[in-house]
Formats: sequence, structure tokens, C-alpha cells
Amino acid sequence: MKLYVTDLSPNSRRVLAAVSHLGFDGETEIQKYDLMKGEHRSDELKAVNPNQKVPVLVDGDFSLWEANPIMIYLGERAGAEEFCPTHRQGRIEVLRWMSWEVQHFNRALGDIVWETVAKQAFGLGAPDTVKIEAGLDNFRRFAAVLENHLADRDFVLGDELTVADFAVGSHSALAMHPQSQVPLKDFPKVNAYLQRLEAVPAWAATAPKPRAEAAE
Ligand SMILES: N[C@@H](CCC(=O)N[C@@H](CS)C(=O)NCC(=O)O)C(=O)O
Repeated sequence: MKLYVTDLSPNSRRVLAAVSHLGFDGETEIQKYDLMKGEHRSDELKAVNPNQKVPVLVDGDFSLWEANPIMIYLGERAGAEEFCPTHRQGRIEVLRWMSWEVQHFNRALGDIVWETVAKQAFGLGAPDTVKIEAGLDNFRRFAAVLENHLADRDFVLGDELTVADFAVGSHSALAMHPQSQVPLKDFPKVNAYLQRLEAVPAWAATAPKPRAEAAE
């Protein structure tokens, strides 16, 4: 298999972590693009993803883009029933939390950390405080939902890690970054959940590196 990714990207991290968690490292070639250099605007990437975005997984003659379906594909390919349930309720729960994180929770987190962490890391100018405030309002609203949900479980679907956690927790490193301004201390169960995820070996192995190191 071949996986196209980039550094400092929660979408790339979740699929890299899934590859590692499911034991596919040995059979997966990783192609990294530097988005700041426009490397993803290549014909090679366009041939496998007309959006010219990463991540993309190519498995034989099947190319798949969008991070969450890639993780599910890998989970099913591995036959990892606990991590990626195929029974009706589990499957729908995964879909529910993936829809929620894309549309609400990580959209809010992404809006905040783009301004507070990523722009600086990429040298893209000063943070926009209006956008940060809007992101914080949304974050507080949806983090409260997750906080309540985690009152009696360690992970999103219960007490075991599933593919839904690599989706919901995908922004963990950026959210916990000292510059992020994300009010995790107001959501102790969400905070503990993100720490728990960071302790999962495959997740820890894909932690973002500082830009200089990542460029090596
Ligand atoms: N919904 C997509 C998002 C993919 C995405 O936005 N990727 C970013 C990197 S995190 C990208 O490739 N950006 C380059 C561009 O938009 O030109 C997914 O889940 O994979």
C-alpha cells in the first residue's frame, strides 16, 4: 500500500496511527508532501485524488481519499473487529462520532489551532482574534457534549479504543500545544481522554515533530 501524508496534519496523523496500530507499517510506503512548498500540486497526487489533498491511500488499483474512510478501510482489511466494529450498532456509533467530529468538535478545534499554532509554525502571519473567539464559542459548546459522554467511559464507544477515537482525538497534539489557547482545563474529562489517547503506542509514535525536525 502507499499512503500520501503531510506533517502537522491531524488528518494525516490519524491514518498513520491506524496503519501502525493495525500492523501495516511493513507493507505501507509513506509519501510525504510539504504543503508549504506546494508539493501536493503534483500530477502524481492528482491521479489518486482529484482534490489534491492528503491523506490518500492507494491499495493496488484502489485509491481512497478522506481520512476517516481510509481508517475504516484499514480496520476492515485487518479484520480488527474491536478497533473497527462491523456489527450494526458499533458501525453506526463510529459513523455518528466521525460525522460529529468533522462537522462540530474538530471544526471548532481546527479553527482555533490554525490561528494559534499552525499559522505561526508555517510563518503565515498573526492570529485572527475574531476567528479564535468564534472557534472558542463552538469548542465550548461541543466539548461540553464530549465531557458529559466521557463521564462513564474511557473512550468514545466504551472502555476500549476504537477507530472513532483516532477521529475524535485527531487534534490532540495541537489542542494540548502550549500556545493553543484551547481551554482544556475547563473540560477535565476531555483533557484526560486526550492524554489517554496520547499514551496509545501507535498514537504516540505519530506525534507531530517540530517543523525543523519534520523537514529532515
Ligand atoms: N476531509 C479531508 C481533509 C483533507 C485535507 O484538508 N488535507 C489537507 C492537509 S490536513 C491538505 O491536503 N491541504 C492541501 C490543500 O488544501 O491544498 C480528509 O479527511 O482527509
